Amino acid sequence: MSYVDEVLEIVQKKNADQPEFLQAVTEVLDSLRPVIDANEELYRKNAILERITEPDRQIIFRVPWVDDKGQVQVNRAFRVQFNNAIGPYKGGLRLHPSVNLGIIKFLGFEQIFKNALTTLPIGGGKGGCDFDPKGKSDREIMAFCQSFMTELCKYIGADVDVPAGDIGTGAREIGYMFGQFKRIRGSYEGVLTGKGLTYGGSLVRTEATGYGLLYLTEELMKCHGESMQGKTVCVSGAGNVAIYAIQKAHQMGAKVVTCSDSTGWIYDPDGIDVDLLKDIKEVKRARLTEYAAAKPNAQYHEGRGVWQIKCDIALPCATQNELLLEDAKQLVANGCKAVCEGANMPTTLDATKYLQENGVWFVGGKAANAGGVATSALEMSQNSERLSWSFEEVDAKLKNIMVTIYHNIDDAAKRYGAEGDYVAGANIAGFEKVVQAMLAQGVC
Ligand code: NDP
Ligand code: 2IT
Repeated sequence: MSYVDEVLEIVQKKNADQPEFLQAVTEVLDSLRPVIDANEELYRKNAILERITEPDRQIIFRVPWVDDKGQVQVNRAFRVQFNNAIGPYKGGLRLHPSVNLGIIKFLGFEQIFKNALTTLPIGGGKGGCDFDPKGKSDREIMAFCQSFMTELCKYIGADVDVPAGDIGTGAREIGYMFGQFKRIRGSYEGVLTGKGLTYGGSLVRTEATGYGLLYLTEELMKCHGESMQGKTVCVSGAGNVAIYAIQKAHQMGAKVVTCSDSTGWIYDPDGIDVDLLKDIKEVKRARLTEYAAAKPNAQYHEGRGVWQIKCDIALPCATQNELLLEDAKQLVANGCKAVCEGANMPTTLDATKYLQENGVWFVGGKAANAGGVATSALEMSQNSERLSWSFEEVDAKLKNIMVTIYHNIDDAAKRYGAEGDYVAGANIAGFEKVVQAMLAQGVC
């Protein structure tokens, strides 16, 4: 049996109850076959695949907090420190009722390769909690965040592990967590990224994932003799990644006609009004029904359906497994040219395969959404030198990183005879860097 198949079997046995983690590992190991085959003896002897699929440590803890009625609530939280071969653990914190260990492990595993692709010195980690921020008062959010950080602060630090935002964790939550870290540990340090601009945050971090996604997509189009100008784009999601993806796509001359949240989706043939969307989602924290109420030409539909709309480019920016095989078939039938993932693993394995086999240029999240964590690493650099860079400076660095990522994954795919397979290219390029560092550091 090949080394890859042997390890896949072990991982499947050990993690049978974690489908998202198995999905992420299967995609990566499958696409690494040519690299593993070329170095099988060395990697086997050093148990590289066994080590890279087993987190350094997994921390699970209780988060008790008091709601507005005086009732004590209890949530379960996680921090998975997956691999720090190339830098301190780095990755977001997800607050969503669906969070469990398998989901945090899949996200942490993806983060290892994504962070390596940024070219910056950051390892892979992820955390989160099954807490649902929806409908909670500011005081309840603060109570939760303070309790969460009271435990988490034992395991993190500017040179150890640096969490950030993800689904359900934005500037408000990062602020409350930073305050509690400072209070308990007595240390003013860059222990979190996505901080507010008055206390160590970086310009462009808010916009970075969405903007980065579009910088990479633009380069992909350019390298295929196309441009963003005049393209119709479908976006899913209506959160941090989706909002700034829509904004940058419009700045590039494309028209984004959809967005969605967990209850429904919008089709706006005039192009999504970003200011209105920002007001509904960032200020009022309301539902997308409000968008349709304010825009007579826009249609609101319950449930899912964004991928039915004809487009040139699809950008899934909501959550994992939101673009299914039937959606992939619809996109291909509608002439979609490119799919770039703003979210982490939004496309199922069979949908990815279908898109690739039908000539759609497909760039997975590890490459396409790396702009967020890359700019987090730039925030860490600014914190270390106790300086703040201008918007233009950070934005130019972000753009350069995303263009470099595109070419690195394109080259890696070509080197292994898989031209145009950007999923394989991203996994190979990320893996090569991490493995070199692991081998150099011995058995650890
Ligand atoms: P937000 O919480 O800001 O927004 C998430 C959006 O997705 C919301 O519109 C939400 O709907 C929708 N959504 C969440 N869960 C589901 C679900 N189960 N079904 C349908 N819709 C859902 O998160 P982000 O924009 O930060 O994150 C979006 C994706 O991007 C995630 O996969 C995240 O891991 C990834 N990512 C984020 C980065 C960042 O810097 N923030 C960096 C790289 C990747 P509703 O409004 O109803 O909650
Ligand atoms: O999935 C991701 O890359 C993030 N949520 C951002 C992580 C970070 O540390 O900025």
